[in-house]
Amino acid sequence: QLSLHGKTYVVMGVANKRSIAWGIARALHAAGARLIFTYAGERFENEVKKLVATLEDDTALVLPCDVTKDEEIEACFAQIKEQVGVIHGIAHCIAFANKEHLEGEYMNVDREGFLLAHNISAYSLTAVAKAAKELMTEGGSIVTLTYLGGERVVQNYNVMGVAKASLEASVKYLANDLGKYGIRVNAISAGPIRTLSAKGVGDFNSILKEIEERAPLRRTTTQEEVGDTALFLFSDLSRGVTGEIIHVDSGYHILA
Ligand code: 0WD
Repeated sequence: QLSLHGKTYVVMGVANKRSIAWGIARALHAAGARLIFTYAGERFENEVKKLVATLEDDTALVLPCDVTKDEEIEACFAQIKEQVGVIHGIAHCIAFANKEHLEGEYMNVDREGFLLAHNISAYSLTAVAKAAKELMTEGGSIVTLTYLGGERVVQNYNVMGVAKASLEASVKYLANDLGKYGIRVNAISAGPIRTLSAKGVGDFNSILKEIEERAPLRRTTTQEEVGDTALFLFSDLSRGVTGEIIHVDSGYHILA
């Protein structure tokens, strides 16, 4: 078993126990890492605190960080600096688009919906990476979550696909900027998993069924599979890997 004892990671985007961020948190916790959780708004505070309590780790911190607000990102990382000092990684598991823009034709998105999706789902990685760099004085690893809909057309994914393309390009540019500080930046392109966010995507059930029938491994992706790959990306085992998009999707992306 891989050990991350003595390392501290910030996990952003736990909404409930189905969140991919929670799968990553459990993998990091099992490896002995110290965890800091951030949540989007008061709506999530209680749920996140309840989940974190189940880890029975009294060093875990839970802080608010709505990524649409620069001052909240600043305040959040200032608090982390004060209370913890050095961090070794960030799990960025955050995305949002209006439900009405996740069905039908992509081109029906309006300017506001386009900017909202890009603001929360893509720009936030850059904003957070910049804030986190100051605390990653021993080097670090930043991991974000993307989806196949950013590489090719997946029905209904629409503006979120366009935002994921921006996120994936950001991973590469950030990897280039931060490599000289010993900070690596990678994305996991996860297969579809039933979460709160996934509920917003039109006809999500048929996407899952397609994976079970056609993906090389003939099964859908689990939180645990994503968590274990994140663990690899946070550990020294991946020290030569940066700017990479790793598919954890039962191999579905290789199909035509
Ligand atoms: O099939 C899936 N579930 C896949 C998800 C396949 C491939 C990738 N992903 C990605 C998502 O696009 C996202 O980037 O994984 C990431 C995590 O998503 P999730 O675990 O599927 O969904 P969820 O449990 O809903 O967590 C996403 C969270 C938010 O929850 P809501 O339900 O409000 O969307 O993103 C957070 C929030 O906790 N979030 C924000 N955090 C900070 N500031 C904000 C915000 N403004 N808005 C949303």
